[in-house]
Amino acid sequence: MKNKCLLLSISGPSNSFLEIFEELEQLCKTLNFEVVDKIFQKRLKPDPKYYIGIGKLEKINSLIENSQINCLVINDDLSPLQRKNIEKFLNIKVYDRTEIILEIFSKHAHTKEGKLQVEIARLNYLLPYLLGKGKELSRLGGGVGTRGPGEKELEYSKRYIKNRIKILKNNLKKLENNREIIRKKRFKSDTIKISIVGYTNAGKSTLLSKLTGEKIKSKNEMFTTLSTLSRKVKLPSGRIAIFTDTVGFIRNLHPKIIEAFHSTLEEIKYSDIILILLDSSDIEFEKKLETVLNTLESIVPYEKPYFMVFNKIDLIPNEHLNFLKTRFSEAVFISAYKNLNIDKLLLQVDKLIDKITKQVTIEIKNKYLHILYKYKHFINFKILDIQNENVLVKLSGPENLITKITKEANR
Ligand SMILES: Nc1nc2c(ncn2[C@@H]2O[C@H](COP(=O)(O)OP(=O)(O)OP(=O)(O)O)[C@@H](O)[C@H]2O)c(=O)[nH]1
Ligand SMILES: [Mg+2]
Repeated sequence: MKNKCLLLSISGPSNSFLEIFEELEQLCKTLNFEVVDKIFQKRLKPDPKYYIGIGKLEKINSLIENSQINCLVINDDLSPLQRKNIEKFLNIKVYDRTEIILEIFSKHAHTKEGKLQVEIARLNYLLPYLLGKGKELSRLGGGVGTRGPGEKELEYSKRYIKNRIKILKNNLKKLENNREIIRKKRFKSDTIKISIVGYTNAGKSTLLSKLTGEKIKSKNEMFTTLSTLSRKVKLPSGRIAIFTDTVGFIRNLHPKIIEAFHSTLEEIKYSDIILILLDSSDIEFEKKLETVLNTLESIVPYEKPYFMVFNKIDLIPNEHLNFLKTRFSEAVFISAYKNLNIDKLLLQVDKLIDKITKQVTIEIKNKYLHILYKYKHFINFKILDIQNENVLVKLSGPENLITKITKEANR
């Protein structure tokens, strides 16, 4: 049966009605939920027991009675008590924002790692609420009876869930170790690694697809990508860089989700350059940029070289584009979908690599010249002079690779 939902949000005076519901609606659409109505209550903070006032709840109750609404979606996270009380009061299924995001993650997780990550996040997030809820537990993996929540059973459920989380975490650890080995192998080379990060739906996968010419899943939905994907791309300088498509960010992403997805987000941590992709047609892009920068701060232990790329310029009028160009003079403006300015983007990447890479002029023996050719995809070099057995070369590339080559060539 299709979920027909009522959206509910509270807010202080600063947010507009439209702003508040747009993202929640998009999240619901991704789950194929039909949004029947939206209700908004102005209040400074949520009621600790019922989230909103009882009067408003009664209104919602009569609204539900006269419609086909079968679930309530709240634009916030609920405490276990609020959730229990509202469900009891309205007698329909209640979703909070993190639960909706978890549902989407569940729907979009296709890899073994993704599925484990989602289940861990889900159990961890819902643990305080699920305790003693026999029915939900059996839906989540079975093993627990459906009798009423007696003391003993409560204890049993608690142990069961905690055990289950432990087993899942162990399984995930094994996969992560494998991934670590693969990453080390793949990235043993000193190739520059660039992570494409950004708010969900900014066009990250579309961009990687355009850069590689490969078909990569992209969709006008939230969190289409749940695992990272890395591909080699040739830059205008002839160098090769590895671009990685990553999981999208969203405001107020619950720490339990970040924790469960830490291994996926780890790819960002190990990249040399971060490309922040923004949707230029989104009026909320500044708030989203703030979310991206804050999330990055929580993942990356030190500031990495980054640059901003405004995507979807095909969707905005020229005046707005010019305004953005003046405000963000360092940024690149592209349309991944329409293949606009991708060459400019790659030139910018080359420029940044030059900036963060080392340049040296060294003398090496003639017989070691092959070393330079061995690394030709990762460095730039120019022969300046040849004298007897020695060659004078100007070399630029990632710092650690330059050090390595200098060592090898001076054996
Ligand atoms: N008009 C237009 N649409 C674009 C552009 N780039 C991407 N899109 C569309 O935006 C939607 C989201 O694109 P994705 O590439 O899936 O976005 P993403 O950032 O990978 O999103 P998640 O993986 O869900 O976080 C898709 O419908 C794309 O076709 C663009 O330059 N112009
Ligand atoms: Mg994607």
